[in-house]
Amino acid sequence: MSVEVERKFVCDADTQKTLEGIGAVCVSQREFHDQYFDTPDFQLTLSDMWLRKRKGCWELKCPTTTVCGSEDTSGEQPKGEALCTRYKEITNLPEIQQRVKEVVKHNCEEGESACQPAEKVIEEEGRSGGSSQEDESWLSRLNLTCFAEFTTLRCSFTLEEEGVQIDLDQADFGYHVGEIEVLVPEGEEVQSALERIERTARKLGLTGDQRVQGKMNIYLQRNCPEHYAKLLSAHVL
Ligand code: V4E
Repeated sequence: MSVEVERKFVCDADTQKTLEGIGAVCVSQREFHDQYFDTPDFQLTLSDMWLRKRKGCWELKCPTTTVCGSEDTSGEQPKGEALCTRYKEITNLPEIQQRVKEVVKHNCEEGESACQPAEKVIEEEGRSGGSSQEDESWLSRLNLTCFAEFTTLRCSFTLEEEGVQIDLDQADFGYHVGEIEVLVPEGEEVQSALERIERTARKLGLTGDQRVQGKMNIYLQRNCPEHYAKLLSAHVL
């Protein structure tokens, strides 16, 4: 498991040139389709948990327990750091199912019949020798359906001197966003990642002090207003 530390930024037609100007190197251009899943009453996303399938693989992003990378107990963060998000990224399917089950189970309000399969799903997967990426019966047992799907065209750059990756994303619903990101192996210090992201942002001349909206934010705003409103009032987005 690793922690993804990320700062989104507004990008335009000149961003690629700016990146090349600071020495970033284009390492790939690819397209992928994401499908995001939740229960009908949004139990996962209201817990800030984001379950998705990308290129046939399951991924779960969930909040880290610490607010900041350092042992910061003051509750205050430097401005640049407050623009970064930090999420644990889980790619091991049994672990994803376990985490999802914990959230869905606790919030289940539809009576025993709806909760029972959620309880049983991991046991059953365990007995059959583990769950496969192809077997998607666990989704219906946990009452999960796809609530968002879109395709992204991504150009990825690396800035070696800072050890960061910079992605320029173009979603098929007409939204562009840039991301400066570092993957920190679990247990390692997040602080250095925050500092490297901040230095990269300065090199790119990013001046905004507001968090930039991600693709999901815009997607929900446009396509799922009820879901979006719930996440806003729960301060998830
Ligand atoms: C964590 C999260 C969501 C899941 C998608 O995460 P994101 O990094 O935006 O997508 P993407 O395609 O760039 O994933 P990657 O390829 O980097 O793994 S959807 C909403 N969130 C929460 C969230 C938030 N609260 N604020 C901001 C600025 N971003 C995401």
